[in-house]
Parts: sequence; structure tokens; C-alpha cells
Amino acid sequence: MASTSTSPNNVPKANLYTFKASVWGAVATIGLVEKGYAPDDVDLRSVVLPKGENFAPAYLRINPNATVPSLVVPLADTTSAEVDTKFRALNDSVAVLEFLDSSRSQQILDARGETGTAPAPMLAPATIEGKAASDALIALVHQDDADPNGLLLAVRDEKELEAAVKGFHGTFVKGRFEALKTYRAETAAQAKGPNPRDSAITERLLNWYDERLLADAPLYNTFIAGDSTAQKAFIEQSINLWVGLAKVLSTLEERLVGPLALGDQIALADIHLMAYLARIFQVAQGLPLAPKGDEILAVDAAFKHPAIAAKVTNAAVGPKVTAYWQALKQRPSFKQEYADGLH
Ligand SMILES: N[C@@H](CCC(=O)N[C@@H](CS)C(=O)NCC(=O)O)C(=O)O
Repeated sequence: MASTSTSPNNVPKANLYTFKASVWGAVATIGLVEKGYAPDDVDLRSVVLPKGENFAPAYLRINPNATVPSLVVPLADTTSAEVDTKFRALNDSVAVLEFLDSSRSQQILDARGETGTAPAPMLAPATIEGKAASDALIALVHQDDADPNGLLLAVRDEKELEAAVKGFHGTFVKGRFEALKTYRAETAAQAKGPNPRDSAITERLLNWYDERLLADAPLYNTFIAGDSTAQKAFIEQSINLWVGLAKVLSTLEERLVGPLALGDQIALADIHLMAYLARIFQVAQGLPLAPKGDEILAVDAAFKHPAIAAKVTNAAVGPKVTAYWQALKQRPSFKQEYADGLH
């Protein structure tokens, strides 16, 4: 899947594997804009998650976690005409953004004499304390307890579950499951090949698919098989995610400095928080009875669901998070990423 496409000065380009509606993929694409990369500096490759394209053997060779984003970058010491270019893959939005940050700095632009191009603000805070505060905010929104992808599929009661089975959730889970089964079957067919090295690789791949099918069983049992025990557990887990979100929002309320996360300067944390909050507000606006046209009120309303209110009292989006969100929405990177709506 790694491409040999080159930039105008003949240096092999990086490939960004992502999906347009992906929350953590957005970290990479928002980062490209904030850092002043030109649209053709990096090749964007679409991995359609609802079709399970992230489970294709070719993609697993790039990213064995089967997630987006992945940034495949040419190794600097192999980018000459004499040697075959070697690539390495960065398989996590935190690593991808840090790489994009350090690869386009003002220093690099000055050294190349590229004075007329877009500025490249440093997103990594310059002080140890600043970097630690940024990292802690990133870890806060990446924790499993308030996972934004979990919240996208969450259902708070049986009625929501019933609608979800017939809607996006059902289609998404079915698409993933069918892709996993198909790729597994294709791999099993190849396992009959004569080459022992290939067969060891195929064996590992088959194990990978089996483990993933097992890990996905609760989703399958909830949305496809209609297993009532799995469904009860899924609703319970969904409610806990909303409780987790309430905690994340109250921690943000304590920690945000304003106008941006750490003050006036944009930082790594702002990019992750922008992507996270956009997803949360999108989810809340899609819920039944959500007040129309106001994403803050939609989250507040979501917390009032009896199952959540029973576990966490007075959960709401606070004034600092609200002001922060308004500041994020003004940024060109936000306007570009969410031109067709939040995701
Ligand atoms: N820690 C990873 C998480 C990446 C992740 O979960 N990506 C989601 C999309 S936002 C994904 O690819 N999910 C595919 C799947 O779970 O099958 C990161 O920050 O990049």
C-alpha cells in the first residue's frame, strides 16, 4: 500500500491513511492545516471504516492495530536516487501529530529559504510544564472510559437500541463483521499455499482475524444477533461512557486556561480536544429529543437521561468549555475539517 509518489523536488511523499468521518483521523488533517502544510504535501488515502477496509491484509501490514490515522513517512536517509526508499509507519494520532509538528518548523522553512509559505507555529509547548499539561489533556480525551468512538455507538436504553439496530449502528457493525469474515476466508484459502514462510504469515493473520472477531462479539451479539444479555451489558457500558464524558468535561472545566487550552498559543492538546469535542457534540445532536441548533444544550440534555442522571448529578458543559469551543470554531482548521458538519 505504500506509494512512491514524489513531491516537486523528487522527495518521496508521506501518505496519510484516514477516513473522513474519523475522530482521531481528524487530528492529522486538522494538524496539517494548523501547521501550514500545502494540500499536496501529503497524499491522503481513504480507508473506509464502515466497509471494514482497515481489516484488509494490505492495511494490517501498515498498521497492525487496524486503526486510522496512519502516517507512512519516507526515512530521511533513504530519500536519494541511489537507494530504494524505505518507509516507516506512525500508527497513532498522538505520534502522527507530533511528527507533523516537528517536520515543518519555522527553522526548517528558514533554512530552505521558504519565506513566502504559510507559517509553521510550533504546537509542542516549549516548556516541560507546558508539554506535560498538553500531554495530560491528550491522555484525558483518549481514555477508554470516555472513548468518543464508543460514544458514537452508545445507546442509553432499549428504545435507542431498537432504533440503532435499524440505523447507522446496525449497518456499521454488519459492514465490519462481513469484512472480517471475508478477509479471514480469503486468508484461509491462501493458507493452502506451498511456501512455508507464507504459511507462517498466513497463520498469524488467521489468528489476528479470530481474535478480532472474538473482541467484536459483544457488538455483533448486540446489533446483529439480538442477544438480550449482550444488549443489557451494552446499554450499561454506554451509560458508563456518558458518565465518563461528564468527568472529562468537568476536568476540562478545571484545566482549560483560555482562550485556548494552555493560553494564547495553539498547542498539540488543542488539536486533540477539537476533534474530541466535535465528535461529542455531533453525537449529542443526533440523540432523540436533542434541542436543535445548539450543540452545548444538546450535551446538557443528553446528561438528563434518567439512566445517566442516576449516576452523575449536575453534569453539564461548563462556561470555560463553552467559551473554548467557540474559540476553536473560529479557527480556519475547524472550518475546513467540519465544512460538511461535525464528525
Ligand atoms: N489511539 C489511536 C486510536 C485510533 C482509533 O481508534 N481510530 C478509529 C477511528 S477514529 C479506528 O480506526 N477504528 C477502527 C476500528 O476500531 O475498527 C489513535 O489515537 O490514533
